[in-house]
Amino acid sequence: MTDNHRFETRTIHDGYEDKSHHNSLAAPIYQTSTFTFETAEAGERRFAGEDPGYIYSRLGNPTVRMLEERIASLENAEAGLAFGSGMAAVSAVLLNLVKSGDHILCSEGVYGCTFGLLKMLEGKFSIDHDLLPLDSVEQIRSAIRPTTTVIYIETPINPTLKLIDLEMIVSVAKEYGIQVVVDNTFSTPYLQRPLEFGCDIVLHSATKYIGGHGDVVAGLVAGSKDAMTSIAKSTQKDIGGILSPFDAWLLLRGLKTLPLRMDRHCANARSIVENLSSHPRVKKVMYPGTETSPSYAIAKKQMKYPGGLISFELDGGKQEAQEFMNKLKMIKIAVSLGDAETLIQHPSTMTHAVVPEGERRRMGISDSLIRLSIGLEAWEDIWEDVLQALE
Ligand code: PYR
Repeated sequence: MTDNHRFETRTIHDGYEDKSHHNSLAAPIYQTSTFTFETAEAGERRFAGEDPGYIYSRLGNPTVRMLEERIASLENAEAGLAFGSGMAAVSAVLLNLVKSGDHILCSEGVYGCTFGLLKMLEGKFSIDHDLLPLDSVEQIRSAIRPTTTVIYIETPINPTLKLIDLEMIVSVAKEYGIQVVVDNTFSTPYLQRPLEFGCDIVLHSATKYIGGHGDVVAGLVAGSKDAMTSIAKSTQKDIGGILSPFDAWLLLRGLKTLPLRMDRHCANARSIVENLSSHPRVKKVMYPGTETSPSYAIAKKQMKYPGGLISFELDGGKQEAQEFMNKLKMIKIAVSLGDAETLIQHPSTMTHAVVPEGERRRMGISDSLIRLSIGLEAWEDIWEDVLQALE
């Protein structure tokens, strides 16, 4: 590890040492399910933890380990873990931290499948939750119960792009000994590093900006060595939602250009927001980088740039939103985000369709809300496509 290097350098070098791999510039893909032991006694020693070598790829794989070390470095964490999807990461973390009877305090607004997981934990295991704005110390204090073990937040929140003040959350959570878990998917460690604000665990759908090319589904987690060891030995090992070596390799490759891509995503988003905000058919633009956004001050405090996603409301309802989307020529209609291609989706019928209507309204997801993941194309081409579809 080269921990004295700058972020951009660490995205390229950390976690990989060419000299240990026949001087191969690109990281090798250890495409193997299992690892052989010289003798039966050597196998016994590995299982006993007396010899740190690999055993079986569900328990650890060299290519996956390189990625885990790289994300740990980028999030300024002691250790990292990789999973087969963002939801495998979310479920491994939550199932590791909570038990029946516990209570989770959650941001009022999370990805639809995270909402689904919270409902499953409630229905099957009596793990209760409350979804709240989490925008003041008093509100958080009054929602904390003796059984509250985790505060789980997204910031920016999917898809409303509201921000949660990490410093404020941590200040309350520490008083009560509550773990703070942050889904950092929309920011990436280039824009925001929650552990530096005192949060305990950070996780990602690495499918998005970290992979960056729309060709891999993956999850990443980072935190203290103790927390990662505990997850690795329990919910990761025994539920087994691990990442394949090839997908780890794709992410190692994607990470090398993360800062370059994020700079471009964010610059493009700024240009689109400026134009979109003044269009007469656009009722509201949600972007934490606009000075009128209620999240503007928090964005300044905790993010390098306000990100590459824009949500907005059109005049009209679901029908008008769908008609607008159908008129787009270059922009692709798809869930997911953070790819080179600009993607557009309609949260109330797509990513958040599983959230009951009443809850959706409380989260601020109307039928006219549209989410744009700004890609790496020339911003003028993105805008021209949006503009012709608005006409
Ligand atoms: C999203 O588009 O929000 C997903 O996480 C799939």
